Amino acid sequence: MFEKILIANRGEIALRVQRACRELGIRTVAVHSEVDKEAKYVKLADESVCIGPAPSNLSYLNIPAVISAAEVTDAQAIHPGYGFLSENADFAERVEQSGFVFIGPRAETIRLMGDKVSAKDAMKNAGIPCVPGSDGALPEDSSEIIKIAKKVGYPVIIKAAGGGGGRGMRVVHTEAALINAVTMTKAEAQAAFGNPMVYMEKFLETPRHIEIQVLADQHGNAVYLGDRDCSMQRRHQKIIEEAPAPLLNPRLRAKIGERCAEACRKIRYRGAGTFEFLYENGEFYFIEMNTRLQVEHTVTEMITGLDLVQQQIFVAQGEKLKFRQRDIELRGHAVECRINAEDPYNFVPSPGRITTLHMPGGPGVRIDTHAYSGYTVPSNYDSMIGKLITYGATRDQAIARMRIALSEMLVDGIKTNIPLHADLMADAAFHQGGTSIHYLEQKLGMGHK
Ligand code: MV4
Repeated sequence: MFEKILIANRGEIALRVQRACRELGIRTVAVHSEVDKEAKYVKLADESVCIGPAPSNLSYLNIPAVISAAEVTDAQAIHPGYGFLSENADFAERVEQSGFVFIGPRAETIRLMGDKVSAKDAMKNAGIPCVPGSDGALPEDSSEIIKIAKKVGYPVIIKAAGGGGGRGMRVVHTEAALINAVTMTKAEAQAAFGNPMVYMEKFLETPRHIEIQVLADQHGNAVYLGDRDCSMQRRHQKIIEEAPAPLLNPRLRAKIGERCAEACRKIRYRGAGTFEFLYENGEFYFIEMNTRLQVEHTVTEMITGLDLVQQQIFVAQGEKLKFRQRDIELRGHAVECRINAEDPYNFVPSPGRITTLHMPGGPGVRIDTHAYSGYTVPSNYDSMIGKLITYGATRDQAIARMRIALSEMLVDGIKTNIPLHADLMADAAFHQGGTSIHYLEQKLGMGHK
């Protein structure tokens, strides 16, 4: 059993991981930047180490500093949280080479999934349905590219192998625009990711973003923990997530879930992971796999009753999963609103001091945040200051509880997106469920993007 874990992250997730550790009797080491020295997760940790100045490239992304912190505190394992170094294969490798356990998949799995061409190839071979498109990276030859696009059918989307999460993509509607789009995307991909490889897919016009949570141990066991709908997003930033995804056929859900679990066994996946799909006209199309714990893991926790961070720790310790697929019961419905320090309508970040903070409560209400009255939101990092999650026996009950919780919540001193969430909880299309990835931007009057 681990006695001490270093948490290589900040904010709400640093606190979330710490709470999971504390419940298991594991001591925690917080690492922090200079601007975060007064943070709640630093104060509550058993030990803390300052790893550098405020800019994340000098602190939370500083691999030698994080590893040194683990050495001086004698931690046995490192939990990377999400963002920062969580999907950095070189980091995972150096953590393990330094004699620590990386709480996540093997470095080679992270590397495989980081390259979107190799990820898609591996998943296709493991029986996961993918978006129709080029077989691997696009060739050099223009006439070959034109042929591939003809076969796939317009519109197509050109994506960078090194991209992901919405970076390095271009939609092409006509053959006339194709070669220029490929050339531009390759140049951008080289500049942004140091890798000019691009691939082609059929462009799906109004899909939903549905993802499947998986968990796998190091003994060949893997389960899926239901799905989440993350379609409510703006510029690739999710703002509301829910589990289970509304209006899904239960047989289809079980089929795609089982495929994901089987793929995990085939590639010897380790730990928690997420298969991201586009869902359109009753079909699932794999796009990417996330090899980390996600922001929205909470909604899965609410409907499964599992603590995903503790499950990650058990797997990292080499334990076998304590349950089989048939033991997992998806019960009720959960909704998560990401609370951001930003203007609710123009999305401009609003860092600064929170003068007053009142939290909602009551049955089925969960808040994951490091914020408190008097806390100053730094301008150096992501604007998310917490997550409000509600649970109910039904989706309607979870939404009703969210409306009440949002109405009770008070954050003074900075702007937050709480008013936008309140609007969305009253939105007819959201109530119906199943809105596409473009719904929010259309509602906000930004047109199609
Ligand atoms: C697509 C797509 C439509 N067709 N692929 C954007 C993020 C990256 N993970 C993949 N993305 C997309 N891939 C095909 N073949 C539309 C998107 C997309 C999107 C996907 C998920 C969530 C939000 C999105 C917003 C815009 C575009």
